Amino acid sequence: MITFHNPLHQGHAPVHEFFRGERVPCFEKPERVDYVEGALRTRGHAMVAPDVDSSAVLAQVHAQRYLAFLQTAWQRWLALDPANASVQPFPSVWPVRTLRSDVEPDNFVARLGLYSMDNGTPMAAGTWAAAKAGADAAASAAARVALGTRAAFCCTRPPGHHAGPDFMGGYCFLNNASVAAQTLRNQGAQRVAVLDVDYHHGNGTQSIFYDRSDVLFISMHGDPRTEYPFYLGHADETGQGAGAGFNLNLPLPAGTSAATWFDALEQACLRTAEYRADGLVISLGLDAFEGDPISRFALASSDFTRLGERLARLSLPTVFVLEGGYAAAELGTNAVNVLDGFEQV
Ligand code: SP5
Ligand code: ZN
Repeated sequence: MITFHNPLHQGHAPVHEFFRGERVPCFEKPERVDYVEGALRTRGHAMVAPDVDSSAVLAQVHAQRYLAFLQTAWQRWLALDPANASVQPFPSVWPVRTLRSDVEPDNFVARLGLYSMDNGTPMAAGTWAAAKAGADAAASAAARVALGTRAAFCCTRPPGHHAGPDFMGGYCFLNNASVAAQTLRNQGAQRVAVLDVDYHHGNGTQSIFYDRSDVLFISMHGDPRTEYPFYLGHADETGQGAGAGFNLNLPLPAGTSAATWFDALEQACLRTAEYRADGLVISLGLDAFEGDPISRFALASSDFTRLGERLARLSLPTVFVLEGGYAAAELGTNAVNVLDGFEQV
């Protein structure tokens, strides 16, 4: 399957995140994509550089002031103190209920809080360049599919599905799957389905399309009562306004078996077919894997082949976008199993 890689992903290499107050090494690390690229090469998939500038599409799915903030965030961080070059910025204050988010504060850390849903999304010097190149790869993959290629894979990090219209979070900055879906729409698809199989609910993608009927969002994920992102992803979130009925959440308890997970996948596929989508975007997180260090589903590597086979039977032009998955050494096998399973059908 033709793969658009991200030539700049290694510039996004923060060192630590927080877990229960302690600094721990980042789970979302450059080796993840190195492993996927290695497996793509070994198994004969073509890898090409992005060839589409996503700027115009980014402006359709993200707020302009958020994009402007992200683009200049590292310079503003360094302007506070040149020694910050080796320090990761983290937000420490957020505009929760009753506080104002319409006025952008001048203070950098306050602004970081305005544009963040958590303190779990560290930045580094190359974060903007890496995120932008990843969005370009997503737009490129979608553009290729819009031209008639059956399927394409966007192999990128940082991931995207937690990034909302105007905020980062969950290791995500720009919503690559939304960029892919919007690109398909711009290039002629009437109805696009986004199916998110990452362990974590795709809150960002849901929010971006929540009031739209031209993009159906479906997510299968760990129940937010116990799993990140906690504050979105319940079954009663079904869309609003014109989007009412075009959002489907399938939360599953932590510990769910592969058999039950595939039952949910069947529901997701039936809804996609009923919607009569003419384009499909898969938010391809591999953290439903039994060996994932931060997640609690139980898919085996062979189950990812089965996932690819089932998705192929939808017979839709399909864009795969890499999301999470933290068992780095197995990530290549699991991701390419999906693509090979898809292509075998
Ligand atoms: C794209 C994606 O998969 N984002 C996931 C973000 C999860 N952020 C919360 C991480 C919590 C880490 N918990 C560590 C448990 C170690 N035993
Ligand atoms: Zn995830």
